[in-house]
This record gives sequence, structure tokens and C-alpha cells, in this order.
Amino acid sequence: MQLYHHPFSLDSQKVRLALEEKGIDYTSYHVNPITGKNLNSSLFRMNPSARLPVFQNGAHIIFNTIEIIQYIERIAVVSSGADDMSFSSREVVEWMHKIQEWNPKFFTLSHISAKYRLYVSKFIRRVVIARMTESPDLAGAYHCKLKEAYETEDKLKNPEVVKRSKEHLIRLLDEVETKLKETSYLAGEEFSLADVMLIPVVARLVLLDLGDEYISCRPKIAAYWNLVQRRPSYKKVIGKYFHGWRKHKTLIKTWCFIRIRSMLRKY
Ligand SMILES: N[C@@H](CCC(=O)N[C@@H](CS)C(=O)NCC(=O)O)C(=O)O
Repeated sequence: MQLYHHPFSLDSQKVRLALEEKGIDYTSYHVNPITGKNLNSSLFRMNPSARLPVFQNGAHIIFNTIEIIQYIERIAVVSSGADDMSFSSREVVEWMHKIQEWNPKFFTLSHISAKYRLYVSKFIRRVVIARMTESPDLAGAYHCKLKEAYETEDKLKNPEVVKRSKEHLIRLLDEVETKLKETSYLAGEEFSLADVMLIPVVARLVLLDLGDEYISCRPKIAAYWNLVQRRPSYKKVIGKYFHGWRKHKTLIKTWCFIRIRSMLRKY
């Protein structure tokens, strides 16, 4: 099994947490979407949306995050052979969908300084054009990506888009806070795939330095955040790249790559 993913991608984090929690072995391929590696023709041919993660098991390729996680769960249940290992309850699945409905894209981008955002967006557009020249047979799909990049910039100029995303997030967090008043984890006393979906959302808020605004004011989520950060899966998938000073290292590495490639005009 292969997973094409990146620590920056929130959906990749969800899938990797599921793999770690279920103890499934896989071959990991890092594909950095900020440096446009998701646009390389080999991956783009398999997945013309260029979105991450992509999960491959032989001829079976899955792009949808929830479908990937449910597939991982099926593998874990089948390979355990144990009677006591069951599938997620309806409540867990409902939470998974509820969390997945919140798209972090515009919210995240709106919290990144325009200087960096526009520089990266320009770099990615140039990568698209370079890849299109190399693989003219994929020109149609690359054009769609180019259009998407311009549309993203336009949408970010519309305060309504960002406001709606923020309101959606607040509704979700309020609902989570209410639930965590009753149970230690999102869908009960046991850690579940609902938590696998939630942890990257909380981690993203912390990464964007929004912990005070969104987490500290919700004491149950704050306590939950302290609890889940102790899990080995969290440390491996998120902590290793973003905990404390590590986030600077991770971000600077990508930023330097983009600056150097831009200077050399090597896309
Ligand atoms: N395939 C996912 C969505 C994946 C997604 O939006 N991935 C983002 C990162 S979390 C991405 O790859 N963005 C890069 C791009 O759109 O070029 C799903 O439908 O559940």
C-alpha cells in the first residue's frame, strides 16, 4: 500500500493518523503541495485534481479522505481476525462527515500573510505552466488547476467567503465542546476515528497561532488537546513537524525551496 501525502495537508494528517492508530504498514511518499510536487505528471496522471492524499493498494486508488479511512478500518478489522474489533459506530461516522464538511482551505489561506501567499500562488502557477509544457497531453487538466489558482485568489478577496468558513468552524467547535462535556473523546470514552478527523483541525488552529481565539476559550477542547498530543500517532504525524520550534524548521525548508527555485527560474 502506498500513500502520497504531506505533513502540511490536513486531509493527509487525518489518513496518516488512522494508519498509525490501526497499526497498518504502508509506503509513504511525501508530496509537498506548496512546492507544487503534487503537479508532477506521474502523480497528476493518476489524480488530475492534484489533491492529497492519494491512497493506492494495487490497482485500487482512492482520493476521498473518508473513503480512505474506512478502507483502512476494513483492512484493520479483516487482518486482526479478532471478534472484538468492530467497525465504527454510526455516531463515529456522523462525526467524521461533520468534521470533513469544514474545508480548511480559505480559512488557512486567509491567516497567512498576503506577501507569502501571493508569492507561493505565483510559484505554483509557474509550476503548472512548466508541467503543462512537459506533458501537453495533460494540458486540459493543468488548465483547470491554473483556473483554480486564480479563483482561489479571487475568493480570498471576498470577505463573505472567509466569514462563512469561520462561522462554519465556530459552529463545529461549539458542537465539539458541548459533546466533550459528556465524554472524554469525541464519540465516547474510547478514542475513535472521529478523533482522528478532529485532531488535525485543532492542530491547524494551533499552527496558525489561533489557539487563544478558538481553543483556550473552550476548556473541554483545551483539555482534549492536551490529552491527544500524548498519543504516539499524534507525535509521529503532526508533532514531529509542527511541535514548538519544529514548525519553523518545516516552514522555512519549504520557503527556502520556493525562493531558490524562483530565483533560478527552475520550476
Ligand atoms: N481528496 C480529499 C480532498 C483533499 C484536499 O482538499 N487536499 C488538499 C490538502 S488537505 C490539497 O491537496 N490541496 C492541493 C491542491 O488543491 O492543489 C477529499 O475529497 O476528501
